Amino acid sequence: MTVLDASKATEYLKDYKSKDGLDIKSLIDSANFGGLTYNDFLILPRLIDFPASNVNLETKLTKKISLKSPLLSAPMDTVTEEQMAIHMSLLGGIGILHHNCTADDQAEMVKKVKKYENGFINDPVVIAPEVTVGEVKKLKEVLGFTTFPVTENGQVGGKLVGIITSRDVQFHDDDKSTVKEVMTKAADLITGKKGIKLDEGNALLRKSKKGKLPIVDEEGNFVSLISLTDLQKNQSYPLASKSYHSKQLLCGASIGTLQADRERLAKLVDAGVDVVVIDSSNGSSLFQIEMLKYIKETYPELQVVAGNVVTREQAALLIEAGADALKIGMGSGSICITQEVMACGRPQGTAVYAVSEFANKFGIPTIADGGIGNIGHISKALALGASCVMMGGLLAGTSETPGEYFYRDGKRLKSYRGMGSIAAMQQTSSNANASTSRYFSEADKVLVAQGVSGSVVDKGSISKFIPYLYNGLQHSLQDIGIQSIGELREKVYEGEVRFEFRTASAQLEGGVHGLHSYEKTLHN
Ligand code: CPR
Repeated sequence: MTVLDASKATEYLKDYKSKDGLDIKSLIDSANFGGLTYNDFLILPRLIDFPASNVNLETKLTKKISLKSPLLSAPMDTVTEEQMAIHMSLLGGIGILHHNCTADDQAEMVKKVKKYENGFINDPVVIAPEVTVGEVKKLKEVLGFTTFPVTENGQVGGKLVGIITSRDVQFHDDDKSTVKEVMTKAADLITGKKGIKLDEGNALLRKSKKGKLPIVDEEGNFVSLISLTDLQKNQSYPLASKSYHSKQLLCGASIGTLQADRERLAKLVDAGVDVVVIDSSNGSSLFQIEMLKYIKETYPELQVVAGNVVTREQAALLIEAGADALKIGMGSGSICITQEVMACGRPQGTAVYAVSEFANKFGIPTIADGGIGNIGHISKALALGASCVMMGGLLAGTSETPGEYFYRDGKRLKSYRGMGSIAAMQQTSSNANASTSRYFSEADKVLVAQGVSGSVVDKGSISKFIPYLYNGLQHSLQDIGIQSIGELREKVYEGEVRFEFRTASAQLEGGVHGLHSYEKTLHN
C-alpha cells in the first residue's frame, strides 16, 4: 500500500464520501427501531481554536425573552419557590414557581422575586414595640441573627419606630421589659430613603457605624434593610436575567388549564410575572388550546410556554394556538412513572429533536424538560435543537429548594417528589389543584400516581452548582468546536457537527470502570 504524503492529510479527507460520524438526521434514523435517550449517543469532538470562556451561552427562552444561560428550574413544590427563583435569575437562568399552593401564595412569591434587589433585604423579620426582651432573645436563638427593625404594626410597611440589636438585650436582665423601652429610637437612627442606590446606602452604613441601615419611604414607613455583613459577601451577578425596562429580576410561574387558573393568572400578572408556563403532562388538549387563546387575547404581551409535547403533531396544535415557546418531555423525569403507567411518552433525545426541528422553523424556542442528569445531557439537548433545559432532580437537594434537610443513614437529605406522586396530589386537593390538573385527575375518586416521592442528598447552594453547570457547558461546547448556542444549532442542521450512536458496551466504556472504589467529586 502506498504511503500518502502526511503534509496533505487534511486534503485526503476529500476522498471520503462524507464526514466521519453521522449527521443529526442519520443519527435519529439510526435508531429507527426505537427512540434515543441522551445516553444513547455522543457528539464528536472538533477543532478547538478559542478558549472555553469565549463560549456564549445566551439563548432564547421564548419568542421575546432572552437569557444569558439556558438553565431553568422546574415548577415543582420541592424545587422552585422564591429563593430558587431569585437565585436562578441572578445566575443567568430563570426559575418557574410551582402552583401547588393558593394563587395568593404564588403571587406573593412572584412579588418577592420582582422586588428583590441585590444587597437589600426586602423581607426581613420585623417586630412590634410590645414584643418582650425575652421573646427577642428567643428569636435570636432560633434565627441566628440579632438585629430587628421595630415598626408600629410589627410588619414591613409599618411606621419605623426603632431598631433593636443584640447589644440592647444582651445585658438586660428583665425579660419582661418591652422592646420599645430598650430599642434605639427612630429619631436617633440614620436611615436611607426608598430608591437609594446600593453604593449610597453603603456609604451611609459606614457613616452610621452600625451593622444595618433601615430604608424608609417618604412617610417614614419601613421598606427594607441593608446589612453590612451581606454587603461584605455581596457577589456581583453579571449574567442576571432582568427585564429591560424595570431592571427587576425575571420571574416565571406555572399555571393549569382550569377555570380557577384564569383568576390565578390575573394575580400573577398583577404581581409582575414575566412568563407563564402551562403545566400539563400532555399539552395537546382542548383545555390547553383554549387557555392559550384566552391568555393571548387577555394579556397579549405576556409570554407563554405551552406543553408538554413530544411529537410534531402535538407541537403544531400549540404553535397554532399562539405558544411563545414549547416544553418537551413525557416520561423522562427522574421521579416519573408515566411511561410505565400510561404507556405514553417518548425517549427524550428523539422527542427533543422531533419537536425542536419543527418548532424552530416557526421561530418558536423549545425547552427540554426532564431527564437532565449531568452537563453532557444539557449539551446534547441543545445540540438536538432545544434552546433551554429545565431541571428538577439535578437542582433538588440544594439549599435554595423549599423544605428542610433531614438525616437518614448518616446522610443529609431533602425530599424530592413528582408533581403526580400521590403525596403531591393529596396535598393539592386540600387547597389548590396543581398536581391533579397537571394529570387531568381532579374528578377522580382513585388517584393514579404518575410519579414517586423520594429524597436526594444535600448539594449545597446553587450559587456554586449553577456556575459549575455553566462553566462545564462552556467546556463541552469548546470540545465540539462551537462558540454559541446559535452556532451549535446551525452547524448541527448543516451536518458539520457529527454524532455517533452509542452501543450498550460503549456506554459502559464511557463510565468509570475497572476500579475497586472511587469518589466522584463534581466541583470544588
Ligand atoms: P427531572 O429533572 O427530575 O428529571 O424531571 C423534572 C420534570 O419531570 C419536571 O419539570 C416535569 O416536567 C416532570 N415531572 C414532574 N413530576 C412528574 C411526575 Cl409525578 N410524573 C412525570 N413527570 C413529572
